[in-house]
Amino acid sequence: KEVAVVGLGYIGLPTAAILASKGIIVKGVDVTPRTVEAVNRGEVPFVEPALGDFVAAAVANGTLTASFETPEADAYIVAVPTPFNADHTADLSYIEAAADKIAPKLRGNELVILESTSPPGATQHMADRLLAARPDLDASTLHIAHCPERVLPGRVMEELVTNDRIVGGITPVAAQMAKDLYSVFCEAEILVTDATTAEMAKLVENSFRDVNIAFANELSVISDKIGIDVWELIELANHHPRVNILQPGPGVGGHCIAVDPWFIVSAAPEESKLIRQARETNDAKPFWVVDKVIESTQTPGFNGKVAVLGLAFKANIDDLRESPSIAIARSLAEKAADVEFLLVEPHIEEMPKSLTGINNVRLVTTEEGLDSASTVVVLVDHDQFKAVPATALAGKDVIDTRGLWR
Ligand code: SAJ
Repeated sequence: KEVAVVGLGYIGLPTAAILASKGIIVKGVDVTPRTVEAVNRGEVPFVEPALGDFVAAAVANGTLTASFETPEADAYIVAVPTPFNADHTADLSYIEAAADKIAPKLRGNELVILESTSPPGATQHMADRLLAARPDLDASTLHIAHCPERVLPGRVMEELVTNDRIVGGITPVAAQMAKDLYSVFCEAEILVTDATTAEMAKLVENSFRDVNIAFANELSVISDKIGIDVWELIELANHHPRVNILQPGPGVGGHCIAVDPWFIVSAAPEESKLIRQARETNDAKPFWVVDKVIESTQTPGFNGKVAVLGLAFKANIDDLRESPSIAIARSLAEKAADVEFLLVEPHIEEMPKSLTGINNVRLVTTEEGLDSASTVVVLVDHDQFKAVPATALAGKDVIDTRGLWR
């Protein structure tokens, strides 16, 4: 059996590598030269623990290769991006482009799996597009399924094996074929359903988290207004056996939780009031943080410098995509042009592109930031920040969006 994996990104490449490690012949496909070249050298073009060893081994023993061309295969796994448009509808153009390249290679009896996080109906849309391109094929011989991934960046190689998986088929036969393929490496339960339910399950998991983080963020704003400590409040409330409130922060980042709920909203705009409100609440939180910092810069003790701790979208990673910290830093630099913002991010070495060319921001070490600024704003709960001693903060105005130094 040969499997083609279309899209060798954060999900496609780990999936390709783990299948190849089980002896399956995997042909990876990507449009980016850097990615194709790296994989063929046995390397990984991004940071993900343990993935490097899998790719190196699979390339060395010939089970994994990469190319720009979509090959003939027995099964296809499509793991391409699904960004959203300005109006929050999903951009299916990468899925469509992948389908257009797969269609001419079909001979009948293939399995085509969409793994990309998708709005309800996208798998059917892909199926319709494949069949429209190949009217010569007997539709009943083409097996199409949706199998969303739920792995956490940083733990992908482990969670691919240990997470339960949902497979949704356009037909029950397609679902069963997909289940058989994933059981090659997935040791957890593989739950079978239809394609649309599988699409929604993935979106709903991330919306669940978004709605619950919005609740925590709303509590943090309320607590600030009435003068209490939100972390103490949440900790106390969570002693109730049926209460489990998440943690507030400076907003929600990453490329999943801040995106996926919009796919539900755009499928049923009138009916998704709570889901939409949660998105808006979380998206508003960075601006609330900006206002707090600006207020601090207008107090008499302010020395002209603000230390901004953390640019990544969550703790102990280097991933800046969709990070609320970036939006906060940009907005601060613009609103307070006469203030110097000392940005601290221990996991990166260079100023991120999204912040270059702004003259009142500078990348510094934790020590320099804390030594020179009179206002400190914490945006990420990196371990390195947790270890900062209370003495380093004495006399400073601290805006702690993560409850690190209570
Ligand atoms: N956050 C909070 N408060 C919390 C928890 C998280 O403010 O209590 C923030 C984080 O700081 C971060 C954002 O939410 O900015 C998202 O972080 P995360 O760790 O919750 O999730 P991701 O985006 O890294 O990964 C999620 C996971 N989904 C769920 O936990 C339901 C992961 O399992 C999915 O595979 C991934 O999305 C995805 O690809 O969809």
